[in-house]
Amino acid sequence: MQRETNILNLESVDSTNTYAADHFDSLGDGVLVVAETQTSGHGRLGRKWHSPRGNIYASFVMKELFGEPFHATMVSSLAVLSVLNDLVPGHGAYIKWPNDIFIGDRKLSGVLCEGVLRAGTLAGIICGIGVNVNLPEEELNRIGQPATSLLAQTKCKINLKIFAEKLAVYLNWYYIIGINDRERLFSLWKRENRIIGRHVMLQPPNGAVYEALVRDISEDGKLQIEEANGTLHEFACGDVKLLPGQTGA
Ligand code: BT5
Repeated sequence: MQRETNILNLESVDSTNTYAADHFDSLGDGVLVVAETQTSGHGRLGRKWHSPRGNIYASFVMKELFGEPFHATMVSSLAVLSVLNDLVPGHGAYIKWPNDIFIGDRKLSGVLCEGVLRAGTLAGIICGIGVNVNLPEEELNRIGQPATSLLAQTKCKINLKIFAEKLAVYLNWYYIIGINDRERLFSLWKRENRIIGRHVMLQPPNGAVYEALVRDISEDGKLQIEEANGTLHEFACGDVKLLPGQTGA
């Protein structure tokens, strides 16, 4: 199956995810909405996404539903990594479960996939992707959490148009893989994670805090952890911090 890559370029919006959700019915399947800046970019749980000019803010429209909602996050993260492989040799980026891309212990990119409902049923998924591309150090310091950009890593500016074009191609690529072969999508995604066998601090949305060993990630994207007393838990989402210097047996 072939898809035509389709990008809708906007200058400034509140949030590309909000724009794509509001225009969902008129946007085609596989369209990528890209904005130069966002006035109200958001992350999970209503958190703010710092969105000055110089970065990628994009939302991918998925109308064909397959697998679990988490498969949309897998499509998005793999697409970002593939663009990095093309444009930034030796970037060292990896997926940090569930929705981040990190370099070292700094966040480079975040993904936020949101469902679109029609008549009470899921009609599609909007995959929001933010990548810090040409963000200078001064701006990174304003984020409040350790963050990095490709400019900070390489001292080279990247052409955002080329980045967005490649992102649209790879998103469609992994979307098609997901539709045709979910297991392959999962195994491609899983191997880019560096969390299995690591000790982590995990905070699920219910406010609890666990220090535990990551045993595995299930095919629908759930993190499986084991506490020191042997208790096992499984979580679909949460915030994870890799604890330094410890690996599991
Ligand atoms: C995410 O949320 O990481 C998902 C971010 C998705 C942003 C894209 S941009 C295009 C589309 N339109 C939107 O409105 N959203 C999507 P979460 O895991 O909740 O992380 C949010 C946290 O990341 C914040 O609380 C900050 O600590 C940090 N953060 C904010 N802006 C950042 C940035 N530019 N770079 C790195 N970290 C940032």
